[in-house]
Amino acid sequence: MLSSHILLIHFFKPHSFSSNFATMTDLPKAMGLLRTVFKNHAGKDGDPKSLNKKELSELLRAEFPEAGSTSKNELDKFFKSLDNDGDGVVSFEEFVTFAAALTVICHGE
Ligand SMILES: [Ca+2]
Repeated sequence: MLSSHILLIHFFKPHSFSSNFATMTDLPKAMGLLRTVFKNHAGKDGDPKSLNKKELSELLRAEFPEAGSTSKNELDKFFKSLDNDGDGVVSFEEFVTFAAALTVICHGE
């Protein structure tokens, strides 16, 4: 574990976050939603701790229906851009990095 992770755990005490969605404040709620979206799709086919290409495609269709369909070539390129370590699957860390980058892009518009 990186020292920055230890600092974050010490400062935020994630184990103390409420598990009651109704009483959560906005940012913990958003963090929980990211975990839920990932888990709902990662668990469909194989390892529940990662997204394969099919699961990522289903996640995109479910979460961004207005984006329309993507070609196999576009999906291949997108998947490769998310799979930072090149292990052939998208981990939660890689997924959250994508979500954060997309949030920054949307915030800038
Ligand atoms: Ca990966």
